[in-house]
Amino acid sequence: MLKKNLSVGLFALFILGCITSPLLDHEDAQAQGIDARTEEEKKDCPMLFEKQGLCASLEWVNKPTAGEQVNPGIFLLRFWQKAAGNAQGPYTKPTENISIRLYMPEHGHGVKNPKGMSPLTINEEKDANNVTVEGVYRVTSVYFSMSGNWDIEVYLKNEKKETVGEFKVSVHVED
Ligand SMILES: [Cu+2]
Repeated sequence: MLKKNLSVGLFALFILGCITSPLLDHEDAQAQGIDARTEEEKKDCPMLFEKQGLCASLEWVNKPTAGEQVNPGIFLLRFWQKAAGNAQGPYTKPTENISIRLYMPEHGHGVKNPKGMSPLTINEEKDANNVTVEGVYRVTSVYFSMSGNWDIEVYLKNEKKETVGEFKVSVHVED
């Protein structure tokens, strides 16, 4: 009886493996940070959060050099619905919380600022009248501790702080 169950189980696994393998490959690629989309698709949607149907763009206001603590980096993150907007808007506020990690894959380390705190602050962008600009975020205190290739990892997290979406942008930081 046990043997029979086992073989049925293996068979089911095999079938499942066949049916879902393109999806798994795709998710594996995403998990490894490989963006398999065409250049055209990336142009329309530089950062894709597939489950949420959201796109985002990252625009430097001030790109820092390595170790810059006097004048740290600033960038804007803009989110829009893939099906209903583009890089020019209309922008949409994600329902999830946004968190960002700076990570240097070559060396396997992140950043802590000199005070040992998270190096970033993320705030909703305000217009000239101090009114919140929906779906646009100003990320400040962007500090890279050394020159080289870094990933800016943008996460969408649910209320349980579980990651439900992520996308990483590679950036080269000069000395
Ligand atoms: Cu490093």
